[in-house]
Amino acid sequence: MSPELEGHGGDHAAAVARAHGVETMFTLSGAHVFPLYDAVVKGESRMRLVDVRHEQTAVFAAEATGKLDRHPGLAVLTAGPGVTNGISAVTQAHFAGSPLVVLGGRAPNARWGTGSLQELDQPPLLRTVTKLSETARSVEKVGPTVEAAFTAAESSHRGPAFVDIPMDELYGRVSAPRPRQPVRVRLEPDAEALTEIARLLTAAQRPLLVLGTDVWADGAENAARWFVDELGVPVITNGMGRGIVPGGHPLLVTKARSTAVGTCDLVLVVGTPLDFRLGYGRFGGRDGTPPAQVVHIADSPGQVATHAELAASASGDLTACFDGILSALSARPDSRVWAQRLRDLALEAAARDSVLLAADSDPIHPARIYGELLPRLADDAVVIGDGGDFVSFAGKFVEPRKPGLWLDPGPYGCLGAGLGAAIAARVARPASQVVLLLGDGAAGMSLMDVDTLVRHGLPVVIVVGNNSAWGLEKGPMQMLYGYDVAADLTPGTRYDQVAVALGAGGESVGDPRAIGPALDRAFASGIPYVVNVLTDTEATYPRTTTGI
Ligand SMILES: Cc1ncc(C[n+]2csc(CCOP(=O)(O)OP(=O)(O)O)c2C)c(N)n1
Ligand SMILES: [Mg+2]
Repeated sequence: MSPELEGHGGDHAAAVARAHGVETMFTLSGAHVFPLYDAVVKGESRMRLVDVRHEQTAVFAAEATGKLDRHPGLAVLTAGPGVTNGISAVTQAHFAGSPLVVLGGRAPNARWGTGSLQELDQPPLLRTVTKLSETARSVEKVGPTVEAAFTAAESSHRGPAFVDIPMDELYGRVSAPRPRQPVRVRLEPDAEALTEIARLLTAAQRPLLVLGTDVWADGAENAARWFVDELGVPVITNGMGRGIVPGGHPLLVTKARSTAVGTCDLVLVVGTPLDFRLGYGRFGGRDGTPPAQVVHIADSPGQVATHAELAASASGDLTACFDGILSALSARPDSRVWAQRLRDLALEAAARDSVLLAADSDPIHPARIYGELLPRLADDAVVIGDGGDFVSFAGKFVEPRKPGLWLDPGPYGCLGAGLGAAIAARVARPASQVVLLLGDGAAGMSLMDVDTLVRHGLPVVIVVGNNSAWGLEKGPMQMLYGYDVAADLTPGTRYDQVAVALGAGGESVGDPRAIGPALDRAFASGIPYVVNVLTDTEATYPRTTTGI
């Protein structure tokens, strides 16, 4: 193969994407970006092209691909409205640290300033939510700029990058060197910092470990699991950290979370920000205990919290962090009594859960859906949540058996991500069950992309928790005002019939005993299938905070 690649801008961009492991391009058509399609369909850098019904779905799919495959997902958006429709999903990638590259069309250079169609200077709009947001000003610059975007997206701390390419330059041709294979750079953590953390850990009596998304994204799941088993330290997980310590493991105490975070004396938070999901970094202080010492360990220096009081911190390759702390330990913490207490509480909580999971009330309690779903999930099932209360119930009941199988709204909490994530999961994990849990409100934001599942032959089981409400907003407004507005949806809406009209399968369920058989039919169908479960509007998720 010649060291030079002769081709249009699309060929050069696609060659870089292929070199970075991209196998699928998610898009919605526009003439500004045709050369990118030509490159992957007829050119040298062939890849699967998945065309969707709304640009947000394309970017959510690419973002989920980045989370599942752990190299950047790719979305291609046409100029102007195509790009602006994708911004929420880019922002989700920014919040979740998902490796993502978005290539945008752009009005031609030769006409810039004269008012051509969709002439919008896009990079400034994306700058605050990306690691790189630039225009590749000439066809010669396409390869190097797209290369810089992939490098930015996949290096710690991961995130989205955006490049737009003027139409005349994208269609223009050039001969330029082929892209090189990327080299992963590992950031070495500071050995002294790890030794200090080991010292704190040795002295702790009630240590707690929190594992988040970046532990998975950084490929540190095995090191984390080894660390947990070696030390016997209780663990809670969030985001893509879920499953690193599998459901049923005696040290996984997510179900005893409030006692764990409220009464620990030392917490090691690894690979997740100290945000609202973790009480902004305040631990301990409950039941007369003093505030806990907080250690924050992140994949890169910029991720270490500056707003919380830290006893110690470290940053760098997370495998090196776990291994370095283990080898610096002079003695194991003696936390057996504490671990057993949390274990007992977690088992008590699981026993309480089992009552809800079996609820046979009419209308259906949303928990019953999980009571039926859990025994039907294989160990490698990918479970995706998009919605409010319905997904909070999922977070409570679904404890994945392996990492890389759970996609939730994450800290950005953007409704509408579900169909894109489901498309991505089916493409990334062709042999696994893929289950999308949709609130009825969330369903309205992306259900048209069931059409994409149908056109591309992508079977997914979609369960709509249909409580005829924007439940997670209805409850809090009631609590704050004693009444609610703008929170009701039409009771009994047949989201399953929408799916059927689009060529998928579907059915509605109003009786708790009918949920299981409906799920069986959905899994057996081999097509995209919506099970629309009519649930009790009053059965809200028990919440103690609004997240704000
Ligand atoms: C794009 C977007 N718009 C609005 C919100 C605010 N919001 C958060 S949860 C929620 C209600 C979700 O309703 P539904 O999907 O039906 O789930 P439920 O809470 O009823 O189970 C809303 C409107 C949001 N998070 N994202
Ligand atoms: Mg709802």
